[in-house]
Amino acid sequence: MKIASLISFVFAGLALLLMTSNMSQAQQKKNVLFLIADDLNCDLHCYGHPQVQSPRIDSLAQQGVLFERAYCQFPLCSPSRSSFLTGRRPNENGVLTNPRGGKNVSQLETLSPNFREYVPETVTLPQLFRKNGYRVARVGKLYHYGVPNQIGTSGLDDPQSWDFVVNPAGRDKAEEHLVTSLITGNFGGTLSWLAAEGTDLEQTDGLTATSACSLLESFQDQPFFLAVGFFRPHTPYVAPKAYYDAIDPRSIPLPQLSEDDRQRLPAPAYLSGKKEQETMNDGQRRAAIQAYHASISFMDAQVGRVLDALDRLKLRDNTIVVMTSDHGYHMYEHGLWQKQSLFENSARVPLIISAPGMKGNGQKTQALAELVDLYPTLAGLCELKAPDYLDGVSLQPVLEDPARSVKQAAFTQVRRGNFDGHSVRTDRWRYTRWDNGSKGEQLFDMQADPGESRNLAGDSQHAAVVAELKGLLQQTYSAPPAEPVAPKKAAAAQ
Ligand SMILES: [Ca+2]
Repeated sequence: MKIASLISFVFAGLALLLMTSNMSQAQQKKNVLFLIADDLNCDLHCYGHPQVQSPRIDSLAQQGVLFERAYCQFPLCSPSRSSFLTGRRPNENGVLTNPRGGKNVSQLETLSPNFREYVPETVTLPQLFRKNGYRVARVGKLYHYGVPNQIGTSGLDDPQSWDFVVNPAGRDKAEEHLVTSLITGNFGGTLSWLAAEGTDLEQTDGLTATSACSLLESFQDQPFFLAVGFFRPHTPYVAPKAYYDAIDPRSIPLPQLSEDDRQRLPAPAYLSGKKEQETMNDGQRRAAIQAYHASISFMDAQVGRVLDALDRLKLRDNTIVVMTSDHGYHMYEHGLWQKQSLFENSARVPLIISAPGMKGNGQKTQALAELVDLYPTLAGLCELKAPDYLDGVSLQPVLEDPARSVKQAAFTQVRRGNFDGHSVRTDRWRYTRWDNGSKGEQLFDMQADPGESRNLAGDSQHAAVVAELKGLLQQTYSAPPAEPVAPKKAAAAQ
């Protein structure tokens, strides 16, 4: 063999070796399937709810670790989603409200506040996967969407986060005129519902699952991060009739109210601004709960279709599956409906992480977790270098051993016009301060009083506990909320 031929033979051999090595790295890279429901609380069978049927999420829980005590950082769509997708608390990324919605707002107003106005250089969770050679796609609602008005659009999206997106719009959107609402013509802000004609597949979440299954097929040979955002059980609670028929509204028990609940004190804890929800009768309350639970079962079935595709394509053993929600939700606990409170029902979220090979799979954990922990957890599990400014910590030690914990407290904040409420949840306590305490404090012993019926904040025997928890809040929220650094137009145009 001539020397030139020998050299080219050696180079060809080296190139082949490198290609093979790259291919095996690609094959070994773990995929991520990120499933999120909108406005889903822990009313799931696997979280101990006696009536709600959620067989598909229950089966995912049997294959992963179920977090009994996971909390959002802000119980409202855009602040919560911006927080866990940037890995920063709302104070740090500046998003403390939803954008304005409705028919009379400008396009610009629907795009602000946007975290890119406050922290323009942020590398979001999906963006980190893009930078590391993953195929990254979104179906449905990941960043904020006004529901149902913006279904079928990209909503308040972050184009830098995705290689491509799918925005399904189903029969529920076309049949809004059939929806029963506490306020005629209002389907998103207040309670509204519809037992729909037709099949699961025609609804927006049915189309979302169908698109997710197609994308999984197209991703088979390359590492992927697929984010699937379901729109239910966000109001309007639209689900095919069969899901409604499975629930007898007469069998639904209504939550009992405490004395504080009846007096609605301290006032900021009970602020809803929705009189029509506060004056419902018991029949309407049971109808709303039936509808919400029917929407959960319908969404659960769509989750199941995506998980079936993962199994059918034999991707399960190499895919991390996350199932969660952007925040909790009230179904008349404390006399409240929906979100934006700092009680447990609103701050707490379902969270299941099923990662291949974790020793804790199939178990439940009491370890405290925050949605802001998802970023470092997924980056770590996939061996990607995360930015050093993240506010969360990796939950991987808990996935390996559900008896472990990685943090002593979980934090949630909310805005009330010109002041904020801050809340901290520890192993035993929930402590909440409104406007730094000037508009009220609440302390609940979550072991003795899981329903948060006795406010112990004014009780002198708990002064030391209050001082300690106040210290934790001051530590976490020491800096004022971020100020915008980029003009709104520039951020919105990105
Ligand atoms: Ca939401």
